[in-house]
Amino acid sequence: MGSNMRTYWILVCIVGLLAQGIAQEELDWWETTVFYQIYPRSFKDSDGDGIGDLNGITSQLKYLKELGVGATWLSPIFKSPMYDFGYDISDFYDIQDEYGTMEDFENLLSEAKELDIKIILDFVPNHGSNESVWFEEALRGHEKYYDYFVWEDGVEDENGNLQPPNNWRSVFRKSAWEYREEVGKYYLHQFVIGQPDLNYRNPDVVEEMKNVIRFWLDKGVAGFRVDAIAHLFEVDKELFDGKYPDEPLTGNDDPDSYDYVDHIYTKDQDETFDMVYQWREVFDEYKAKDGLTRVMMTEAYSSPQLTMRYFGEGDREGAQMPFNFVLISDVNGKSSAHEIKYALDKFMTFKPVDKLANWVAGNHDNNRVASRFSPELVDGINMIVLLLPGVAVTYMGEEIGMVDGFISWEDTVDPSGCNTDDPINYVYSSRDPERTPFQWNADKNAGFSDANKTWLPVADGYETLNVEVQRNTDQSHLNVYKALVQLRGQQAFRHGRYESLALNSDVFAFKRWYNSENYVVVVNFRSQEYTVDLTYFDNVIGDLEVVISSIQSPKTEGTIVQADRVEVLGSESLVLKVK
Ligand SMILES: *[C@@H]1O[C@H](CO)[C@@H](O)[C@H](O)[C@H]1NC(C)=O
Ligand SMILES: *[C@@H]1O[C@H](CO)[C@@H](O)[C@H](O)[C@H]1NC(C)=O
Ligand SMILES: [Ca+2]
Ligand SMILES: [Ca+2]
Repeated sequence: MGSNMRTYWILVCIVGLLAQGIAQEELDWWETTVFYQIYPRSFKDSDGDGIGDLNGITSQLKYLKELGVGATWLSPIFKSPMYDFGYDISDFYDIQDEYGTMEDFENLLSEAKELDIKIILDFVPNHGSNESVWFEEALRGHEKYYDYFVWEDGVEDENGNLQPPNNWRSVFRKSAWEYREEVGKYYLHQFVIGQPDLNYRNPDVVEEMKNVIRFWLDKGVAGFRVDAIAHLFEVDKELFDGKYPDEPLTGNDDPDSYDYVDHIYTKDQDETFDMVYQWREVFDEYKAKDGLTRVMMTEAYSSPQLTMRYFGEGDREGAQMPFNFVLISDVNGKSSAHEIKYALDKFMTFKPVDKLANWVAGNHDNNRVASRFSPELVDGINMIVLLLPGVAVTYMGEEIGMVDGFISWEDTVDPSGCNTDDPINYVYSSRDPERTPFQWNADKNAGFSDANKTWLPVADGYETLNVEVQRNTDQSHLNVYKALVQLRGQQAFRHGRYESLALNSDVFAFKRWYNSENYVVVVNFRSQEYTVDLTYFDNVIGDLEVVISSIQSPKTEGTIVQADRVEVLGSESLVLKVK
């Protein structure tokens, strides 16, 4: 071989290695893990007061390890009068007494570190609390804190009575303005009265909230889920002669409803995206110091176009995970396989090519998967969430298929339910059903607490639907879930490509492949039985091996089926591998 030829072959090899290196680029911790959302009030009560707490979470970190998840985001644990169960924060730098102490939190962090589980906190930037020092100081006329909030003069009606400044509505119904005699003005609250909006046009607020982020990052948290981000900024009133303008009417005839007006001045303002990029800069200051990526997950129920702006713009980076809510907002148990495919493709279609998708089917604000889809579809939805390309997020309890609890009007505590003032229809608004205590075992209060009364009643059926029972049953949601988390480690799911098909109106399927590794996931959304032909997918032919099957499936691991005629029972879901 001449020296030119040798150089040529060395180059070919290097290029080959590089190409492989690029395709198999080292993934960062957050790109391969599963994020598990804990609603602390309902996870585990360590001291018998009927309310979940930090020591309860610490005592069960080993359960997260058992699941195979590597990160958990905790709904708010900060000081709060609890008008919105912790999303109304009166001290962003301290822990709520009923959840524990700062020492308890530090202990939780160090135990989690031992187990290699990252802790993500909930950052609630849009509002504080009407019972915070900041707000109390504002009412006392302390100028610095007065400017932390959004104030406006009322207007007099024809009878000389003072009325709110304009028609803005609260997400929790009625006016978004509340009068305070102390200052003779109204303050803005896009959420409950106890949640005064912070004024992001004040640089002091911007700096204060960055300090909140720094405070918890300094303690060792690995990032934040950012609450209600779309509501951060209101329109600049200087553009409207110094008065916040009315929002246009939508035609909805219930004047108390949030949907009464179109939120063009109170949602999705351009400045909101810039603030997210500024927070990312703070996160990256920390990464520059120790190399660990801090992650941001943003909560916005917005159009795909707006959702993608949270990823970043131009040379500015934003959230790694703008939540993809299609499985919550766009589809349910009535959706056809075509509608499922259409919804799942949406995020993939709009997202920047160099960013990862993320999948989430449940959270503390939405009915449980077993109730929104059906109990039979729990495994199928978990297959979709865990095996589609991108990051997976699981709300606590979805791994065992918990169902919505029934909460009577008397027991209802969620402001979203209570504010309906409607003892019959509150069920459609209340978020209590998906917040009932976690079901550990068949003991008193499902093993959640020793108390005689828990803050919300435990859902019916916990005697048989709980972790302990499912741990000891081969065919259980829990065991399917654990197997799926393990399977995510395969190249096809880490690095592989994706293609999906609605095989008919009821059966949805997708393929994940990498080099010669080929998997097909089949989910039957209905109770009707089908024989489906999976050879519509390229390179899916001959023998397929069952890798994981839903609990009602008679097909055990290792069963061989023929690609061109796979019998799929009603509500059956399967993960198949091409032999
Ligand atoms: C704070 O707001 C809540 C309503 O969300 C109200 O019940 C409470 O009285 C308010 N507290 C103060 C001190 O104004
Ligand atoms: C629960 O109720 C029983 C019976 O009324 C009582 O003996 C017990 O002390 C109560 N436990 C707690 C933790 O309050
Ligand atoms: Ca407790
Ligand atoms: Ca706001």
